[in-house]
Amino acid sequence: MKLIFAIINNDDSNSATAALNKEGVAVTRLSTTGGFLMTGNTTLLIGAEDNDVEKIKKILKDTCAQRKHVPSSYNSLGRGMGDLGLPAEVTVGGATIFVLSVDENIKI
Ligand code: 2BA
Repeated sequence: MKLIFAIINNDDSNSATAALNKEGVAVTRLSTTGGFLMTGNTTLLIGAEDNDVEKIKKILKDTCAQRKHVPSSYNSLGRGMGDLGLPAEVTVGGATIFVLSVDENIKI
């Protein structure tokens, strides 16, 4: 069994979750914040059988679009660095996916 962490854009979270649920994939959604842009994103937590991992990656690829984002200097103030060093535009979206092996999955 695998545990998938998928960090996706908030704007894609409803369509990604709906598409996963439609395929019988259970999902936990966590509200998270990117450490670079300091804006909200969504982390999906998915426990999956090994042979479902490729299907899940494809669903995420189909539902999570890449887009350009202009960092707000206001948001960057939270980093205590002003907007020094921030690029004018960054590509965000798609999905950043981590797949971990699971030793045990129990429900009690
Ligand atoms: P953020 O950390 O807010 O990063 C948003 C976007 O800013 C990134 O998009 C990337 O295009 C750019 N970026 C991030 N760090 C940068 C840096 N040091 N220099 C220049 N540009 C930088 P994505 O790569 O699509 O990442 C989207 C979100 O996924 C990230 O939001 C973060 O929450 C998460 N993430 C990405 N890679 C990660 C990793 N290796 N470990 C943990 N979380 C990660």
